[in-house]
Amino acid sequence: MIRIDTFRGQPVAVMGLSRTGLTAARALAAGGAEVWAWDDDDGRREAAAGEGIALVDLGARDLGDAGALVLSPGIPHLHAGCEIICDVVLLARQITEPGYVGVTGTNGKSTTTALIGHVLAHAGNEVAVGGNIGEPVLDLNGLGPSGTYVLELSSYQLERVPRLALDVAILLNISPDHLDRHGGMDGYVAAKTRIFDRTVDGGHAIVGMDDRYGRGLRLDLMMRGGVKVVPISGNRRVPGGVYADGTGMLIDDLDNGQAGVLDLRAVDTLPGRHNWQNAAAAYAAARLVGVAAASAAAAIQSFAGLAHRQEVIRRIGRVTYVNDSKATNLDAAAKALASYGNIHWIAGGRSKEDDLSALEALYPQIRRAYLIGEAAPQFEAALAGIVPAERAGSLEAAVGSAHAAARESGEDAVVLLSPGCASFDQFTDFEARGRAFRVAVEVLS
Ligand code: UMA
Repeated sequence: MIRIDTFRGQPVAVMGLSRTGLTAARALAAGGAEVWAWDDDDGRREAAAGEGIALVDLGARDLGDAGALVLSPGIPHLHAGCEIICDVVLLARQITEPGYVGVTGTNGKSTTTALIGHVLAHAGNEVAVGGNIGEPVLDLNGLGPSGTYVLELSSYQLERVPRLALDVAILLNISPDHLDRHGGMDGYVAAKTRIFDRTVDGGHAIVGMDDRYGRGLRLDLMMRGGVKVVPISGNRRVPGGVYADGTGMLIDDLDNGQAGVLDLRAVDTLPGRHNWQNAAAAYAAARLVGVAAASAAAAIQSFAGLAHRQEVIRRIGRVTYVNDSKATNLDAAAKALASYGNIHWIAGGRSKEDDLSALEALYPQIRRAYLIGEAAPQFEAALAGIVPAERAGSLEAAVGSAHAAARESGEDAVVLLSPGCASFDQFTDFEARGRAFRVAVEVLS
């Protein structure tokens, strides 16, 4: 845990006492702040009180005399009479000497963040990886001046980071997500692109070129100045950047030398062009913080991958079972569908989007769909007459039906859980959904 002593002797409000809030309350209290903590959930409050964290009903309290309000990312905006920040700000103000790399984007953030951490560690660097990936930043180790924090930053967190000195800021891609929270697409794009207002002077902005928002943003950043812009792509040549060419060769053009450094088709844990863009981002970030090209390329090949993200669970005969439960929006599901052929697709849950037409080009990849959750009727209507589909009563039933059909087909096939929906109608979160898929696949014979 990192001790925060920048608020010593001052009151600091902490709202939300799950992962972020609990670590923030502990870190602030350890550094001598007077913590006023609250959560609307009785159980969370009891757990916090049980470890000696002082509770104050923040709804009934004037916060004008608090040094700041640390607001958990999952809590929508509140009005407070003091500065509203998140735990990332506490870290960055406390520990200023190491390098900081920030990663955002709608999809691929966790994979890219973990991959950068892996590449830096492989090169012998002192590194700590955290943030939206699931490890609250104040639970990380304190690093020395030559170390690097690699932080996954969500749009929720970026709204609460007034200042941050990123040496390398990465925006992978933008597609619709969290629109309710940000009041629509404009608000969401504004929150994401805020990462580039949080760089050091002369820092690097790595920008994904594979969607129209990234391409537009690159021009804006170049005109604005102050950062060096590095384009990345999983499917097109981007001069002066890092990209996968038409064959999947990773090309380093940072010094305009167009050097082929790695055949990404041979990296099983990074399937699909979207992952090739993630690899390009990680490679570029590593090179910019001083890792040698050969070392970065070697490390990418030994990346183990992350759970719930196109994770191969098992192979039975000619059928591969892939857990992509983290695909909670259509864009993420589209990326997975584009990565395989002969797909038996398990989809559905709580829908985030009304229009499924973005998936139409991928329908030829799908042999049959097995639909679960609240969105089953919506998906069934979209697929009608094009892709054979059936409603399954549960995820387990969907796995059973997909297994039987894929095996009976006698061809190489993939049973893919890539729901394109949130999980909350049936599970506590996408991880619980992915674990349920794994269990259902493990008992197959
Ligand atoms: N709460 C209230 N009042 C409210 C609403 C919530 O008191 O009106 C309380 C809840 O009772 C709960 C706490 O607030 O105790 C929840 O806080 P939180 O949702 O911020 O949960 P954390 O456990 O702190 O997790 C957060 C991130 N969660 C969200 O952004 C929703 C985690 O990202 C992150 O891993 C973690 O901090 C550590 O940094 C998860 C996520 O879903 C993975 N992120 C979104 C995404 O990736 O799409 C942005």
